[in-house]
Amino acid sequence: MSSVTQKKGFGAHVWDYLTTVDHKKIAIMYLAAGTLFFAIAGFEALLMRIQLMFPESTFISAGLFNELLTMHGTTMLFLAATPLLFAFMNAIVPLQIGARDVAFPFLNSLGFWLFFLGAIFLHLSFFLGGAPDAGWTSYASLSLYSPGHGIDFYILGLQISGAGTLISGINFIVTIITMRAPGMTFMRMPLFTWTSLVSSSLILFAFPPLTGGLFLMLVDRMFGANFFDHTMGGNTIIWEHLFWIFGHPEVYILVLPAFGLFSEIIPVFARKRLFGYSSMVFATILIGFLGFMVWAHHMFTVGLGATANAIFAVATMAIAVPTGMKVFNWILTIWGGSIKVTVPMLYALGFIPSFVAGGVTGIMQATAPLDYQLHDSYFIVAHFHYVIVGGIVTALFGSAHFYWPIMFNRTLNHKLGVLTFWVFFTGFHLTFFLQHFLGLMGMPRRVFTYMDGQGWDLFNFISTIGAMMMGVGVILLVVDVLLSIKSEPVNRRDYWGDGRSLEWAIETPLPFYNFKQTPLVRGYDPYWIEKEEGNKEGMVYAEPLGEIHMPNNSILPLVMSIGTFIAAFGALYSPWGDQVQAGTAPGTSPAVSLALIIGGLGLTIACMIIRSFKDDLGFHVTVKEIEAIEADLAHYRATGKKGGSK
Ligand code: HEM
Ligand SMILES: [Cu+2]
Repeated sequence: MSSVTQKKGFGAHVWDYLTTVDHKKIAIMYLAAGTLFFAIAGFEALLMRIQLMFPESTFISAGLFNELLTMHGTTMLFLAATPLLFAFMNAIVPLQIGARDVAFPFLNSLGFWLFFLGAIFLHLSFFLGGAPDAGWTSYASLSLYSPGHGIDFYILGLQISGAGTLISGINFIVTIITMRAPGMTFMRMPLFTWTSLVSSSLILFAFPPLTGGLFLMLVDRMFGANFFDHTMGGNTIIWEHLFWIFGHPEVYILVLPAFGLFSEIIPVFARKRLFGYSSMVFATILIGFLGFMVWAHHMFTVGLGATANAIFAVATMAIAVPTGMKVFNWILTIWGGSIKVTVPMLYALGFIPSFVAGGVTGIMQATAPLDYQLHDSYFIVAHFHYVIVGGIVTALFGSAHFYWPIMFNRTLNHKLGVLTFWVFFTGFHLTFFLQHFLGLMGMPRRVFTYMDGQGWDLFNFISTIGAMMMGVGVILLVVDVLLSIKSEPVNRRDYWGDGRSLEWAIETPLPFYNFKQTPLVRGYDPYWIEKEEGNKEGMVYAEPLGEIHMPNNSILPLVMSIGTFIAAFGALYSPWGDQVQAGTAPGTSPAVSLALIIGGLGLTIACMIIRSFKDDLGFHVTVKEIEAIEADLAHYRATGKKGGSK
């Protein structure tokens, strides 16, 4: 039962992960899958940068560049940043609120497998006739005319993985609202839990417009429906609206949890309460709300008119206010603290100025008249990478160091971590800082090459050197992770010594049910409060030791996701699709295509029926079993041997 205390064969381990509904294991799967896609998308970025290192380079072709560009952006946002943040949300949020798991563990697993199979589906495009090439925004004016099946892979892959993201978002909303331990009122929730809640709510409202838009585009491409084809009376701008109604909130979906992670890291290493907690909560909600009011700032040059542009410009600038509040709160948390410069804290200190730089250029772009100049230039590329790499990737790297002890009962190396930080951070600024000036000097984005003699050569060269340094940084991080397998186990609570919230109050390695008794929360920073009052155990409990009810593992989520995966192939090679795009791809017979669609969806629906009619009531862990598991864990912590006390 307890994975920590029993020895198992390799096959049993694999089966365990394929069927698990445990938030801690799902977190590890998200971390592994997200890292894989981060590496792939990073490699694509390097190829692009090598191509752009010199003018008129012929390292890769224009067509391949477009595919790399599209896959890099799409993968980084949907398949790397999102799952990596979900990894930390899964690993930490249930612990922070004192819960045994998420509200819907089965859905949690389904969300992961849908994301993963959607991602695999999208990547198969490289081997099956070519990847999508219309940019991560897939503007209809490009994508409707893109030959081959690349765009269909994009549409179907994002539908599947997007469904997974939506499901996970709903799960987190319900978890955070309903599963908090007694005493954990909303205004005592740690900031990472708060930002996860708001980010999940944004997913709930932002993904449906994307789903709708993708559906219309699918019908356009498969059946020639002409929603977006202006030559047939459609309107290509409608896609842009639908896309950005999703797309702008998407950046907050990613950056808010990153803010949350830094709001956990900074107080621990400044050894001070988070400054302005209530204003942080307020700012988070306000950013989430305003995030839906600004999408047309991506469309200033479309010609919506001066009034629309002015309204969206002002709304965009308004977001700087709550964001600025957050920045000042972080600084004031550090101010006067007794600071420990650990690796997570280094990332936090690097984050603040980098993110602010990205925010300032954001305000510049919000100025509609200036945006006419900056639009589609390298200035934009510099801006959003400052936000995304400076804000989100630093949060992910810093949090990996921060939470490694809880997630793996091991530590990442301090010295190697410091080296990684400096290599990556220097590379990051080298890559993207000069791109601001490339943009101002007129270099357009999304170009595969440029002529020399325009004064762009040197900056492009330096930018590529920076990208290579970032690549070295990522390799160092991977080495660090591999070394951590052999590092000393942590085997205790509160690894950093200054933990404040509940996840630090629990000893590692964790039993599968997390807390043997539900904790009682007596205030904000509950673990800190208990430590202050000299409580050695770190927790007070809301209930006596009693039976624990846990959910059963299930293979159904994986099978359901495989069903959608198969059906997507049917839709992809649909004979109708090939009629619309005559001569662009090998046709399949209607029979094969229909069989795949019906068979795949049939499999998914069959699983749903089984799930609905078969009662799955989970299982109970008796007090005796709990005591045995706790004794086993204690034995393991003391001796390093598993299963010894039996
Ligand atoms: C870590 C090193 C990274 C490097 C060296 C890098 C490099 C690049 C390059 C060369 C482009 C093409 C720019 C253009 O021609 O317009 C690009 C575009 C893009 N990148 Fe990155 N990038 C990195 C990280 C990231 C991350 C972490 C994300 C998101 C989580 C990201 C998201 C995007 C997006 C959305 C685009 C736009 C794609 C499009 O225009 O369709 N990048 N990046
Ligand atoms: Cu935006």
